Amino acid sequence: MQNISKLIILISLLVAHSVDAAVTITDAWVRENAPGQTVGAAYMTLKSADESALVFVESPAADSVEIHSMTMNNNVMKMRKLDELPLKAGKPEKLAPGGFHLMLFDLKKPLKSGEKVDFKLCFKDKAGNITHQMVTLPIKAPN
Ligand SMILES: [Cu+2]
Repeated sequence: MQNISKLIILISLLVAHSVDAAVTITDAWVRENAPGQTVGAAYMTLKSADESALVFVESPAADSVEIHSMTMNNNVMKMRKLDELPLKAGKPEKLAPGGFHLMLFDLKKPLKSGEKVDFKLCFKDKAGNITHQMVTLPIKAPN
């Protein structure tokens, strides 16, 4: 009996480790939206130990989620959909207001401060292998 529980602990440590090794997600949050708004935005810092790319995102809170960049051109704000967001080895890539963000389209319900949103993030490594991570992000008002 004792051996079995030791084995279970060992297996769960191994599983936890292989997830850690992929991409670290920190400072992750979803922007609270205004009443009636049907789009939303999520932000986070992604850090990959090895060269990787964020290639796909989905959430039960929205019909679709796109990876966007944002730039200012002659005082005009421009958003562009990216096929993928490249992550350099060991270099944090920051998704933040005014820059890269995840854009949520056709929200199922309003994004209210204090509630949470689940996301599935898919990453592609240099060899082309796809891994995914499930994350739950808090909804906050921008400060
Ligand atoms: Cu956008």
